[in-house]
Amino acid sequence: MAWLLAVVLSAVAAGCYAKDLDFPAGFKFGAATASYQVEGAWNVSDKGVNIWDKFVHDNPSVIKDLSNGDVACDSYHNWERDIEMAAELGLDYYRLSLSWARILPTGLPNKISEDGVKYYNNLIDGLVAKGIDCMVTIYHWDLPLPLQELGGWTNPLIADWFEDYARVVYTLFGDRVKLWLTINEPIVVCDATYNSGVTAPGYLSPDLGAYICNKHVLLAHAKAWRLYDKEFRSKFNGRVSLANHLLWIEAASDKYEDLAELARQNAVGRYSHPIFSKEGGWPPGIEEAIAKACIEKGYPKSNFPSFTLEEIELVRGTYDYYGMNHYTSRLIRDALPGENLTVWPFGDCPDLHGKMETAENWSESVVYWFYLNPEGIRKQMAWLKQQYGDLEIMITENGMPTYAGLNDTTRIDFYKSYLEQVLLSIKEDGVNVTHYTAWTLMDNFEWGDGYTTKFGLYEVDFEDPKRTRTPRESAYYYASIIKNHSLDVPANYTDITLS
Ligand code: PNW
Repeated sequence: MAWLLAVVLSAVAAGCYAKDLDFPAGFKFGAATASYQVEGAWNVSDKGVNIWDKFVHDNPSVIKDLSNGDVACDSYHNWERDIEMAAELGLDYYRLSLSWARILPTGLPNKISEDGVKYYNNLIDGLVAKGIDCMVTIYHWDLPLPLQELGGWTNPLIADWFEDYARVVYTLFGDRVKLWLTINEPIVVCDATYNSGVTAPGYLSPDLGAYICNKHVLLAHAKAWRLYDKEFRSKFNGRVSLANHLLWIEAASDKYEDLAELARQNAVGRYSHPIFSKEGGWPPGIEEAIAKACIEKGYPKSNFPSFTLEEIELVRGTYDYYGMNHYTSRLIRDALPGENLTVWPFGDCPDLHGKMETAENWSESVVYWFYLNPEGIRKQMAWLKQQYGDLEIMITENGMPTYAGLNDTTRIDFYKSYLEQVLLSIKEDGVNVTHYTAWTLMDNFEWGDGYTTKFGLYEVDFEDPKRTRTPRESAYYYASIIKNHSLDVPANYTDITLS
């Protein structure tokens, strides 16, 4: 009898195990790309020049392999293959971004490019025809040059320019696109750009540019959300948010808990609290901390902009879900006197005198900023829930870099370990996370790293004029997760036919 009990118990255990690895019904899987990183065709027909076109042409040495996105994956011509890959993987949705200057060559709606619109219509129609939903990012870092020349995200008029652009794309594509992201990673658009100068437009403005930009991206997002809400929602019934980059920050030891919380408010709160908190406005402690930092640096007053009451109300509540890009984690401690601090978000936290570290058990990747800490994604989402309430979270990016090669077992391990944590968020923490987006569908122009590091489920041959795409082992693994709606995938998952 004992053997029978053992068999029954192990069957029950196996059953539970399998069930624990299942995703809830209705949970959706996608993969993402961004226009400048994949499209190429930088100067076809009447496309306008954007800040990445100019930045890489003027400063080739800022990109590791001296490359650029002039051709990239040539998705402008290979869109049919891109749709085929999304279908092969069984994606529920594909996240793509729109190139502002491809649609509006001057940046303003006085002229709409027929070719640009045709490209996106082909792509969107092709996806819809295969039953794949579209999640569309309106802005993923490629600002039209004429707008940059007037100050870009530091000019307050950008909120109106962005709203006008948003109206054009909602009108053109809103009948088929039900998930929108206004702006990808405003912390990169503002903090990384103006503090480091290593992203377009390559213009440094320490202690100033990032703060002004911070306020303007929020206003731009809010106007675009309100526009949708007022003029398009009843017709199209879609949902709009933005995609924030969330670096999970923990205290290096107990005595740094307050510092860690302030650092999270600085990294996440500055781009979330005004939108997602009940009260709106800047996150607690941040205005004071930045004012103090400015005075210490010799400025006569804080360079951090305040909000009027009207602006607080304009921005507050402008979301239909929380869009989260998450990759990696850091520990924070007080900086030692005189210790060298690098700038956010790729380095330390100088405004708070915070030094960033990584834990010994977080393994390295091929990219200097990326350490693996799967638990970070779960802790990050628990923090969001605690801060902003029980909102719906969509993971809008998550993935890992490797060098070239089809046998990418480290990427498979990455997806497995991070998705396990997503399941724990759902099942143990009661977090309402409904979408998971792999970054990225295929290798592409990885900004400052050029083509040297690869995040793709599909490998792209950049030597081949056709930019042939080949599925990596991780593509089979991801396809199998999607097919089984579970992390419990058959051992022979590479037997699925992808191409
Ligand atoms: C994201 N960090 O950027 C972007 O949305 C993608 O375009 C990009 O290709 C992808 O991640 C991979 O790098 C990041 O602070 C921005 O560590 C900031 C960080 C990481 C990635």
